[in-house]
Amino acid sequence: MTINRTLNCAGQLLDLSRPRVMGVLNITPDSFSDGGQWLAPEPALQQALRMVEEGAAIIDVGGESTRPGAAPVGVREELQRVIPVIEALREHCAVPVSIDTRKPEVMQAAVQAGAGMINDVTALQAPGALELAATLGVPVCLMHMQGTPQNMQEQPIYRDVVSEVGRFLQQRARACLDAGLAREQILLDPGFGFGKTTLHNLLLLQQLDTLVQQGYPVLVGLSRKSLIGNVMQLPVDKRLYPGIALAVLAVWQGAALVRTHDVQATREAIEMCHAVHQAGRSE
Ligand code: 9MG
Repeated sequence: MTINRTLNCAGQLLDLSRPRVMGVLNITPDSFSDGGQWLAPEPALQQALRMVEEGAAIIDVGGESTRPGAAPVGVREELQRVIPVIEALREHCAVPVSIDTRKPEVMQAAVQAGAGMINDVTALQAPGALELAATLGVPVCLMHMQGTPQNMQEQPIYRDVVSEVGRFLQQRARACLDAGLAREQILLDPGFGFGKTTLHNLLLLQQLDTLVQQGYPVLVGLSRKSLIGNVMQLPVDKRLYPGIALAVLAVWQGAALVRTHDVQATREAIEMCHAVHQAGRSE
């Protein structure tokens, strides 16, 4: 199966012929790892430029925390947080910007302000989101989540987590195609930590290759997540090394994009991993 290896992010090309890093930029007071650090546009811009310097191929800007139990944010508030930052990034930053949102109004305004990709943890299930994404024409990342950020970790239940997540994402990709999105502009993400126990997360990573086989580029977000804390008994600020191990395991199985707070360490690890994986193979 041939997987498209270049995303067209509103005119900026993102080459995924080798695994790349997406830098996380949360413009929120309450995100689990970097909450409150980049609320003003200038510090946010400086952090984005640092991540680009360290090798991020795209920056993911979010104005609403999706950590378990996070309070929902209104459209106005979310727009006030993200739009000035996206505008500043488009002016000063050479790589594409992704908007991390569930709200069609924010998707539209963000793309107008220069965002070149939509990262939706609800896989475009909000009313009107699918049709809007088709008209905007930028790549979309469809992520799986069981429940909502408010209740997702209460009691996640699956009969077979790998096949259920795979089937959900296949159905959402099909819905995108039917709505008119181009196949080459769709990415899939199993949604580590979103309505999953530690065992569910481990199984999804262990069998990530089954998702890669669906033929869409796969994005993973594992950086600093509670999966690491649960296995290793480590606080958020001590999860770098195991996080790198998880990123490498994902890339080894074919993940194309790794969403992370720790750009340089992750980029170096996945580049090395890719070199070993590709040794002796023609691209
Ligand atoms: C916004 N966000 C937080 N975690 C994420 C993950 O694992 N994947 C994607 N696509 N977005 C995420």
